[in-house]
Amino acid sequence: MLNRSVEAFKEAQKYIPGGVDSPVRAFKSVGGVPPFIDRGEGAFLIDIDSNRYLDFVQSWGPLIFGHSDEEILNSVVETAKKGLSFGAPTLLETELAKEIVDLFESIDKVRFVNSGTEAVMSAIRLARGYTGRDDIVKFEGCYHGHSDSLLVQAGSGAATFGNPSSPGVPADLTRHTLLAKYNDIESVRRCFEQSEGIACVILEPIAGNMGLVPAKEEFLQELRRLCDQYGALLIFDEVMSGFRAGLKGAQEYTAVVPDLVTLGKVIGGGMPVGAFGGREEIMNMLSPEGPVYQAGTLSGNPVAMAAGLAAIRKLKSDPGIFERLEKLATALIKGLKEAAESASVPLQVEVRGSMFGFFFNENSVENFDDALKSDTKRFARFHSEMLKKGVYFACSQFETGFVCTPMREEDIEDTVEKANEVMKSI
Ligand code: HOZ
Repeated sequence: MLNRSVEAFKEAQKYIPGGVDSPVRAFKSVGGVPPFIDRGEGAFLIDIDSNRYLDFVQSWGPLIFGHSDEEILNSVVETAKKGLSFGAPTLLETELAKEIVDLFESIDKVRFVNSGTEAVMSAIRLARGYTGRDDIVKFEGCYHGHSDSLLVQAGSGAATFGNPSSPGVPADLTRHTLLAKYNDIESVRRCFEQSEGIACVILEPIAGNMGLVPAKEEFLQELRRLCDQYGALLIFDEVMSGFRAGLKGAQEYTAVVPDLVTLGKVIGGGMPVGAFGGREEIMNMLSPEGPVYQAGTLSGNPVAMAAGLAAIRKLKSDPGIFERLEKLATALIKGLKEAAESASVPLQVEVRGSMFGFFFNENSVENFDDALKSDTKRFARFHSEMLKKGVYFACSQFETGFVCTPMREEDIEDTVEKANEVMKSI
């Protein structure tokens, strides 16, 4: 029963466009009403009708330790008691910066912002300032937030709603954005041949916003070579995969080292945070050291830094954590695959650390075109039926799922059992 959520959604729509503050949450692509959440407890969400769901969204990634983790909450509360924001330097910023620099080989210096969108927007400006060039290359299906020049053939919510770009984005602002096909190096080569000057190539090295689609190692190697040949920067957008695919993000899976990295989600432990970092000579182009301007009143605010520090330190202190999380995610997708097979439903599955994805698709998915061939109607039916049984998956075929540390093997077994029933009915 979602009676109170139905009422809450109607009321919200009177005052908030679509009743939500981020489009995908409105459940438009899966139908029905989004449960309004009252609280989270570890691996579970509880809605305002008191329904309890095993949560495979975990705030779209940040909550690797689940909801209301005690240590993270304590650090937030203790820090908040000393003040919420100062707009002045604090020790916490340097502490979190050190942790990130220590883990990411490609990062000598890092700057904190408030969201992944802001991180990417700033990294692109820095790349343009550093190279003195205007053009950028992005990939179909990779989502880098909703800033103007990146909202072209984006995945995630934009793919869900079939709005590859958006009204309100002037053509002049996207004319410097060249599009290439994920995992297809020839399409990138063409961009370099056509452009008068490419500042950077940006990609999610483990794409999570067209569903979960990892880049192939040879493709990344070739990208690195092309960037070096043409003097362009390579940017890894690890807002989603950072501290989720592994402690070092995509660097756990590839030998390719990017020039800049963007981060978010887990580094805020559930608070709004983004960051971008890279080689010292590039980062020193940022104001006040250099001429590239970037700023923010709430950037590096102490409460978010404290939450992020608590999360990263917890991750670092538990060497077996990603192995355990990957085991859970693998058990889940193996179970889903078997359930699908026994119901003759075609399903493609993928895991990277604590991230997992599944496509209702006949063929393997290597790029956005492949992802778009998925049966989104079947996904919608699967999603609704699983929700009724108390399992909360991301409400779009083009999003990634996440496991968290409070999840137990029994929770996964229970989910697979439910999926077995549902697959037969969709
Ligand atoms: N499409 C976003 C995650 N990839 C959704 C975020 C949200 O709605 O909170």
